Amino acid sequence: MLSQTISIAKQSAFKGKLAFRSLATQATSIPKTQKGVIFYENGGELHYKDIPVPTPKANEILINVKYSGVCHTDLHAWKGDWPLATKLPLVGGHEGAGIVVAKGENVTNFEIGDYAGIKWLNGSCMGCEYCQQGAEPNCPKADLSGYTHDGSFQQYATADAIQAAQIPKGTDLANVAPILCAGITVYKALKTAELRPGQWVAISGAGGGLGSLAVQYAKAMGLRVLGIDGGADKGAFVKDLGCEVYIDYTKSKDLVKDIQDATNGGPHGVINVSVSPAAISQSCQYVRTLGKVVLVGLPAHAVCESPVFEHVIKSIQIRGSYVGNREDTNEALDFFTRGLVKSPIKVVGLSELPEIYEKMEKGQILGRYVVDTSY
Ligand code: 8ID
Ligand code: ZN
Ligand code: ZN
Repeated sequence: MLSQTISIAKQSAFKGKLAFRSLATQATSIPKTQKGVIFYENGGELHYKDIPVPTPKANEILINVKYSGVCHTDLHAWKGDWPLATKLPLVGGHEGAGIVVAKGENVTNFEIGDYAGIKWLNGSCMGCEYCQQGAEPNCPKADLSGYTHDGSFQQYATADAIQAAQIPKGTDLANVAPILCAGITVYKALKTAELRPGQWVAISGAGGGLGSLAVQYAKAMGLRVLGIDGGADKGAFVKDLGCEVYIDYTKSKDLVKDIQDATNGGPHGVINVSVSPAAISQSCQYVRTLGKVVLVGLPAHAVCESPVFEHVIKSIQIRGSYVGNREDTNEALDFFTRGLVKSPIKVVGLSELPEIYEKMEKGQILGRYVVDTSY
């Protein structure tokens, strides 16, 4: 049915002659309303209910979202705990995988029936100095899915066609969903750490959504991986994914020493994907001399403290890393489609989003929850 397409053409008079301007192309069976999860105030009730299906703008595609990953960022957005306002009311979600069912008149890179992904970055100006360098996520005018633009916790969502991810046909849409934020983000963070095969990388928060993918990308890049998280279940889980060493922060009496001992002087790089300010500051202490600390996790109101004397004598570097651009997206997806990383997912219905947030808040999630938008 989706391959059956019709063109909506608008007749307009032009210099006395009749001209046809194609406004949009769409699949025949798009409903007017759909199920989605919407909230009206930060921290307010999450309503699973019928909401209108959005209409794509000239530069946008309309995606029939089949699955969406649930990122800790969605929890921050709902709580409103970052110093950046969300749109309200808001439909969250930014790891949406689905099928293109309509497109605006200016879209040339997607056809109806293509697989497409909704990412955190849902459009940037493409003209500013950052966009010119390919640092589109850093654009001051960036439009963000599930934050400033209704996201993937609904059955139909709009996405800027330039930024939407192109997913090869035949890809498993539930499994690819977490790659669209978590995968891209950790892959870019590992590139930001500029490590060489054989060097040690510590993943702080290894058992969560970003961490469980970071472990696998790091291993695929030839790095030796030390995972840090809390609990024996997370230890078994991350070792299975490729961690050579697991340090349990809830058990270790001297975390800095334990990590430095296990890596013969400290990891060459640290990817911070925990939501703990203390863990982030600690990484500046255990990182190896000349090592790189990469900041990814975004706990509310956090400050990264690094003792200046050691920072200078060890000449360490602290670098921020923020999702990834289109090139990072395609590269991260390529690791996934080649089977080098697997998504450790649990699939539940979209209506169960509040329970997922509860578990996430308590740090009880192994890997990633993915919601099926059909129930
Ligand atoms: O572009 C970016 N920078 C970006 C992209 C995507 C997500 C940043 N993020 C941010 C999110 O907003 C969030 O703040 O990264 C953070 C992690 O997202 P996530 O992986 O989706 O969260 P999670 O699944 O809840 O995993 C967090 C893990 O950290 C562990 C938890 O046990 C959990 O496994 N953790 C905590 I909380 N405290 C820890 C500690 N002290 C810890 N692990 C080690 N030490
Ligand atoms: Zn995310
Ligand atoms: Zn820009």
